[in-house]
Amino acid sequence: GLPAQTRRGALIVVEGLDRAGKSSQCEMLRGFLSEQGHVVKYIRFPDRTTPIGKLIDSYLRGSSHQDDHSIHLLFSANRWEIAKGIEEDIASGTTVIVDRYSYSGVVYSAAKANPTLSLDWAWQPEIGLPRPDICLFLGISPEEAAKRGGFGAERYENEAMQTRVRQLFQTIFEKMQDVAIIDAGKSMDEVSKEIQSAVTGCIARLDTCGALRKLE
Ligand code: NYM
Ligand code: MG
Repeated sequence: GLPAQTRRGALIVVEGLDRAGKSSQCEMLRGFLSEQGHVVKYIRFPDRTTPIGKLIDSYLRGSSHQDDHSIHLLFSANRWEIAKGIEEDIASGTTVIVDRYSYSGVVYSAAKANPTLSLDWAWQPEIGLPRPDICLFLGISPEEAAKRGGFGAERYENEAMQTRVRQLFQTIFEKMQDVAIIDAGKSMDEVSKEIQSAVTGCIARLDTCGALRKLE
């Protein structure tokens, strides 16, 4: 392969339902990749620290209300305001691990069953954002999620939403490329081993797959 300095970083997205263990797995993956000598950055969406992120945070906590379309576009805008930074990091050789991305974006919004907010409509503002080299989907059954402490207090953390979110994730990932579907009901160690092997394969292919692509 090329020397490390001239090789671009990888864009790795971790997706899944609430309680699937995304954040812990991102942390473990970060440790694994750092040990291998990669420069790694971890980011998460929504990024609640920006002005747009603060509006999203207040909506998720239930302190404010928003039209379904409007909040959807804010979630997307929150990705666009960070997108340039991601591209720069990747170009300079940093591997970026992203906890939730456009897939959560479309799935949670479409799960509201608002007649004018389809998956198709929801996808449009995502077009042109950096495209992940790999998306790891951590799947978890409702039973296992319940064992892990059930629902949190935020908006969307209820049975009806989570059921529709699970179905919609399945719908979009079934026909998608560069996705690794991982059974997150297994032990933390088993899950992290599966993630490591999927990511190692992805990074090995990077030399040949050229520049970071865009979502289309
Ligand atoms: N969420 C997350 C969306 O509805 N749209 C999005 O674009 C993104 C990135 O925010 N229940 C939802 C999914 C989660 C909630 O995420 C907060 P987290 O990872 O629990 O902080
Ligand atoms: Mg959550």
